[in-house]
Amino acid sequence: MSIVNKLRCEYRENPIGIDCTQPRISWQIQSDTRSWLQAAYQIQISQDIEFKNLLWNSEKVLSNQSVHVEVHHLVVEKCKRYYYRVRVWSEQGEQTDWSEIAFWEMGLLQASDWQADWISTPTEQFPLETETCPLLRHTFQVKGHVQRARIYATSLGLYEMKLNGLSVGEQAFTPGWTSYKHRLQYQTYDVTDLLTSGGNAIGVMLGNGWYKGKLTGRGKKNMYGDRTAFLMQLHIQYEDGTEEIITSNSNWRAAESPVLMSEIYHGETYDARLEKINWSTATYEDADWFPVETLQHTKDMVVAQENEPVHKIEEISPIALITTPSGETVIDMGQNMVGWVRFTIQGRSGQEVTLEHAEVLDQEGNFYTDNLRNAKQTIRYILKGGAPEVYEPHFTFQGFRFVLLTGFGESIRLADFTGIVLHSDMERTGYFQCSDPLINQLQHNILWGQKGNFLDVPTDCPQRDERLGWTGDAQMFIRTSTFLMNVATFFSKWLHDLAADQLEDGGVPFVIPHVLSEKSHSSAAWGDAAVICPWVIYQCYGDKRILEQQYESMKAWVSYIRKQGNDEFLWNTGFHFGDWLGLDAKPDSYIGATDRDFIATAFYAYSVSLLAKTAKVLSKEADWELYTRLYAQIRHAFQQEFVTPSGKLSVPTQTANVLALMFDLLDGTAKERAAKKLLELLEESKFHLTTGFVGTPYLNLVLSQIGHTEAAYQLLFQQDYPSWLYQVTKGATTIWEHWDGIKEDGSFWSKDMNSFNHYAYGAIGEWLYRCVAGIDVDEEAPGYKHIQIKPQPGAGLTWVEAKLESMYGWIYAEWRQSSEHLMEIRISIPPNTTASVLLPNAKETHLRENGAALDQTTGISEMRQTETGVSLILGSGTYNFTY
Ligand code: RAM
Repeated sequence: MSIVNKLRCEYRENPIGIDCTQPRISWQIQSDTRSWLQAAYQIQISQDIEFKNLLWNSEKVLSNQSVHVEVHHLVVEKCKRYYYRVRVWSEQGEQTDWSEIAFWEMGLLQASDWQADWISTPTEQFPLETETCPLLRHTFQVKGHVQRARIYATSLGLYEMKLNGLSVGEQAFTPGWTSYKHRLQYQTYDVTDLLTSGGNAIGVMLGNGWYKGKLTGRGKKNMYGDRTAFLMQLHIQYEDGTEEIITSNSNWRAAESPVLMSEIYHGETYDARLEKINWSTATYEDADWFPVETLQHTKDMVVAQENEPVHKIEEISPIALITTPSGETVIDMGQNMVGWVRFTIQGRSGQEVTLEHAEVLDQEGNFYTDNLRNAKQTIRYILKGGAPEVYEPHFTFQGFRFVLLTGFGESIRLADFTGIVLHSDMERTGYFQCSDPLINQLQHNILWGQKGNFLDVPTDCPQRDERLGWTGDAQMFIRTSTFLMNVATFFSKWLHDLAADQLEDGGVPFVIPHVLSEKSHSSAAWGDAAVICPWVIYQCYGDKRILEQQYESMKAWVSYIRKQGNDEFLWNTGFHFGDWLGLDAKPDSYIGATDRDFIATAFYAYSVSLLAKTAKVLSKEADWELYTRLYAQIRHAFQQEFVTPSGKLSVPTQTANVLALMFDLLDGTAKERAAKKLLELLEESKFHLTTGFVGTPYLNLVLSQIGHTEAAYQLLFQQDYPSWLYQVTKGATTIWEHWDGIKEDGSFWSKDMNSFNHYAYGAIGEWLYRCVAGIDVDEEAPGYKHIQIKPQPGAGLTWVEAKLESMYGWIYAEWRQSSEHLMEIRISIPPNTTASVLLPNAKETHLRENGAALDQTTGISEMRQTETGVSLILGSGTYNFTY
């Protein structure tokens, strides 16, 4: 029996408030039949849940597509809900029942749908430089039975909203961080159950956030504007069919809140004595509040929320209460985490407590904050007094493991403190486990690097006065991130901001959203995020639309590079970060030894090769020809410039050889020599890496690609500096920015740039999934429609279990070297996919599946003995191979 389930619209389960007018529908199929392939589907869309009034009926469409099926020919209307259901037919002739019913709901679609005014606090009572977060409130009457109510809201700055005293939604850091001048997201909330008949009240608190707050190492304020403001519309549909719209307007009122200061980097100051009891309820008396001011500010850039919102995802209990050698009281969360601490306290009115946050303790075991630079990460709370008080901050987050407590008195109970982990609420889609506990800890650290740095935008680090959307870091880690969570909408949103912030000549800012100086743009391997990231999303989710949407941006980046200098096929001008933090750097330099022109031209070639492939996918023939030719020209120029006539690479670093091989820039002898050279270099360093940000993500991938997985395993298993496991043995719970963030003697690398939660080197995760476990995409059938499964066991591991939920469903790849003579491999792939599998070192004659010879196994459509093992083509289902 087979069923259709997990219906998704634009990746989301029953989304409300989308503004995409041609939404795409995806589904999964569950089946106990092997080799299940879809032959046809039917989609129905209805206005009512009974499917009496069909708006669209696709009829039976002969197609194997079950992912991103575009809803054509349906003219969607603002605020309307659409129910949909799907049934499918298999190639074997089975017809499923209708799926369960799912829906999506449109939000506001254009600027003219907003009748509301932007409102802000009056500048006379709230001077622009005031740090206090303002409250806004409004009361209104509900005049009948409410059938449905929605709030659409956004702000300049951050907002938190209450309705009749209760929180509206569970999202944090709304409206998220985008390129605010071009794009500002609004959120949609179902508030049907929060309204009551008669008097109602809405209450809002505004924070500076990324819009107006202090950002970057320079502490720049007012990056996007100097006034916070709010925009919202409440649409009430009554049971009698009438509709009423309540809006933000000049009738709202404003007052100061107990939040005296709240800044992303610096923390929050809260005076509980200033709390206004029940301020967001209808009965509250607001005679002493001030009228708000309306603001002339465009609504043209307002768009619906695109990615998963930030939520409180999990809670952590501290593991220890420490008195440090210098006598300070510190709690240890046991995990470097991002979010904040919720605490309970009882005391006298006016008593002040503070919580300072740090990632590490120093050599002596004392609380250490130098690596935070100017970020204060400090919560100050002044008690109301009397009953126990519970506090959580509002518009700030901290990156920390240790919390220094002041003012809490003698008897501190750990149970009064809870770490609240916040990040974009992406679905967890991947797991990796193996026989080695240190590698499992590394995997854990990679995952926590992602949790900590996927808070609405992909950041380099979450703790110091930086926390910016560094393009290079995102490009390096994106593929790994797809193995852990579904990051499709997270990166789509960010890529739209990248395109919005791109310079007119195609240059790409170092960070997105772009908040650094005007000159801070277009470094090789950083700007290439414009091309690499859309390509990865397409590969991993089969999402062609992201290529369509980003195509102009991708082209613009390539044309930017082409215009640099006077050789259009080389990139040898301008500033580049190079192999950032490479260990072969000169003393006191962050920039690794690999020639920067070499890196720039290599990435130029790589981006053009991806752009050519993109043009092909989008059926842009002329462009495809153009970029294919350009790629050949760059490749040729690269060889002329960097390869000697006898085939030696003129840049003799690990990273140079890695890039040339990874991007396939060499031919014949040169290619062979580069592979040989890479191994020689590794031998010279006793299998330790010297690579930085640019080389590291590809190092092990290249070694596997050139048939030297055993060398990659050697690198992986090193425990002394520099290696991935060095930091693990030093107790890391996230990935460090530096291979020697903490040195052997316990001292630190430096003060100014030493993050302990920097995901870039976590890119080793990609190799663990793609090569060690062996789960990979097929470029020609992306989104895991056709899956490559080629596990590569190696010395040091006896078993690996990996799984990944693709758009089609779960993929499992597990191998177990049970004894010298017995290998067990379990593979499972979802319905409507096929897989090419290589069972390493297998001999056809010894191979069994579920105890039987392979010719008795259904689901295998091809089998071939090769030099490296047995190669098979499988249909969906679960297979247990032994040999
Ligand atoms: C540092 C960031 C980031 C890196 C840039 C070049 O400031 O932390 O990781 O991409 O430098």
